[in-house]
Amino acid sequence: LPLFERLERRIVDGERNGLEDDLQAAMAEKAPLQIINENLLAGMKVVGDLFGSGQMQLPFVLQSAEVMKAAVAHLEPHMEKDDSGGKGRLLLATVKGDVHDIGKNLVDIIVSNNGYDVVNIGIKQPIGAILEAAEEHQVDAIGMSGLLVKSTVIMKENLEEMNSRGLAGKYPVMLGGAALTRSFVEHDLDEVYQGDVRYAKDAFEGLHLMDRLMA
Ligand code: B1M
Repeated sequence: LPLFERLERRIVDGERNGLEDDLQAAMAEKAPLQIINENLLAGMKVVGDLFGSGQMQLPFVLQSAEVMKAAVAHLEPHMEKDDSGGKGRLLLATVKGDVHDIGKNLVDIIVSNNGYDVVNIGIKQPIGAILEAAEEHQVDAIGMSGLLVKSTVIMKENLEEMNSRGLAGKYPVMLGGAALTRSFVEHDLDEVYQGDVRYAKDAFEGLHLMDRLMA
């Protein structure tokens, strides 16, 4: 297979051998972010479709996810960056009961490479832990990720909890992840949350949201 198709295939097949060499060769032709967006994410999409239609079993999905993570880790140091911090501080977490973190970690990379401080507290985070970390690190905004349909319910509960703790005015919230839609967040959840809640389709939209919030 040609190089870029082979990279996509590596994600689908969960094939790590020779990954670094292919990524090095790819970086001679494209920027690291372009490789992620055009080739690696295309592979993850195929994985999602195969898994969703029952043609791929979970252990193989996990292998694909691991190759994806290894590829992103290899590319990350080569990205153009302004890692000076100081533009503002974002807390990131995957919500309670949800382990998916590839998308959240991409948001971390893009936002922190563009002048923001990111406090990434990981997966399966209950709202109590999210709010504690937000307070401790004095963040300007809270970002929650979740890919499961049930995570959308958790997000709604989290916003209600923030209302009841009187924190809605303090923290603008950014939500992202495959199970959400813009209208669910910006209409339905907007009616729930007494503060500002926005949807980010991808990591770049997450960055633009931060830029708008911090302007
Ligand atoms: Co899971 N999984 N998974 N999975 N998995 C999905 C989400 C699913 C849609 C697959 C499918 O059926 N087609 C499905 C959910 C169905 C539903 O809820 N209706 C599903 C399921 C069912 C499950 C399990 C329940 C399976 C099981 O155990 N039987 C289980 C859940 C465990 C749990 O969470 N409690 C499970 C487990 C796993 C693995 C561990 C094997 C692995 C995750 C590994 C990891 O993340 N470390 C995994 C994977 C890899 C997937 C798919 C195939 C790919 C997800 C991914 O990484 N995509 C996924 C299929 C899909 O999403 N269609 C699937 C690439 C990533 C870059 O995209 O995270 O969407 P994404 O991020 C995007 C945007 O959404 C956005 O930016 C990113 C792009 O720039 N974004 C944000 C994300 N977060 C953001 C936050 C922001 C802003 C933007 O601001 C805060």
